[in-house]
Amino acid sequence: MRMRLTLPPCTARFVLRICVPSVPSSPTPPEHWQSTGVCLEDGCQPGPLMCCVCKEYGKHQGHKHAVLEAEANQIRASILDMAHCIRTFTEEVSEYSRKLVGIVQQIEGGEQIVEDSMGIAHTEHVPGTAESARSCVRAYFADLHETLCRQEEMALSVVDAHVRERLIWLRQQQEDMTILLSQVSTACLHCEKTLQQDDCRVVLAKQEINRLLETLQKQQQQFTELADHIQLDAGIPVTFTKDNRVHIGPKMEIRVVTLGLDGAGKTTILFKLKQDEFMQPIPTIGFNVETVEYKNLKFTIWDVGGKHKLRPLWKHYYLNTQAVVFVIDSCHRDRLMESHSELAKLLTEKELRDALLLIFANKQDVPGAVSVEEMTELLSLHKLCCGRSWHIQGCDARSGMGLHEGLDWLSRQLVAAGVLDVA
Ligand SMILES: Nc1nc2c(ncn2[C@@H]2O[C@H](COP(=O)(O)OP(=O)(O)O)[C@@H](O)[C@H]2O)c(=O)[nH]1
Ligand SMILES: [Mg+2]
Repeated sequence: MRMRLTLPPCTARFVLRICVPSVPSSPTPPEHWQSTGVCLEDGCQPGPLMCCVCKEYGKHQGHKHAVLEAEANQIRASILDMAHCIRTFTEEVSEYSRKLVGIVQQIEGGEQIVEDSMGIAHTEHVPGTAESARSCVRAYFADLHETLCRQEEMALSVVDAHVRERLIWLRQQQEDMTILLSQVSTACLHCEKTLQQDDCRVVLAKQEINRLLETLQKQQQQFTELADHIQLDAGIPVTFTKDNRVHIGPKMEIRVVTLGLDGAGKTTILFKLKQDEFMQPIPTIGFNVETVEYKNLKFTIWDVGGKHKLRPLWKHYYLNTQAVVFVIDSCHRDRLMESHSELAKLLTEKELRDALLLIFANKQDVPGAVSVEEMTELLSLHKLCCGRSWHIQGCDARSGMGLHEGLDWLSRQLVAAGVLDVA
């Protein structure tokens, strides 16, 4: 008989197969077995009993043999020796079976009799791990659902506030235009009246008419300027960030802080992005701030001085920062560990917990510069940045190579998929 025990899958499935030997039926001994001995020859083991008096003895001539009783006693002794092992084995199998029953019960759960404070027994449902896992999933999605509902409400309120303000402004404009039209028609009426008057009155009205025409001209000029600046468009462009916030308007504003050791190339990167031209930067004492527009994003980039004395000031720029751009000088191998420790400090800052991290491995144009792969390895970036959105981009701030690829990565992380192409 073959018994098969299938164990619950953990990481890998394995099947324990136990072969239970079938119990053989004992062969019938010959009639005169009392007078037999036992042949010990290998070839005679299927029928070892031998009669010492009958002619069967001839079959075993020359074979080693033993007295039947002695051989039987020896076999009995070895069976008794085995008994201990068999008992342990039985206990182990029983224990294992009990555990299997227990595990099944723990998974399925069930009823349990408990006594309350008055000593009255009643049955109580004990949830199994299956039920607990389902509850855990339900709680997670309920929470997610609640968060989504809250985020939806907030996003809708942003849209409503935008629409309200826009309508107030448009209605104000409507009123202004009505007033303007009435002023213009009053002026026209006045002019028409003057035209029909006699010469004396026309001459006397000259100053007043000039003032009127001057005012009209000014109003027309103001109107033209206003009309040039304002695009009358009923569109409400909506963009979603990855954390489900809504942004209304053609450009989404992102606050970025650029950090790194002094001389890494932060200011050069900022100037390059801003003006697309290389300037010889002077060491940054305080900070530079520039707005860089890219696709439908408007980055406000704070470039903070990286000298040792200035580093304690970095934290003042962390608030509401959505992304950190950390710049490393790839041709300065002996400062890599200093960069590593500054980066490690940054990553422990609470205010930067959710900030994206873009690492620029700058100065890739310099021969012998540390490559992106080597830098990743040397700074143990996978370990250091574990659990956060990060990316390392090789670049050369002088030519601009790699800078836009870095901003592209930021855009993809910040804006929900598919909306970026609205620009
Ligand atoms: N070869 C090379 N030099 C660079 C690059 N980026 C910056 N530099 C030079 O590195 C020096 C320090 O740059 P700077 O922008 O002031 O560094 P910051 O202290 O991080 O702001 C300047 O002399 C830059 O011209 C680059 O990509 N390649
Ligand atoms: Mg600088």
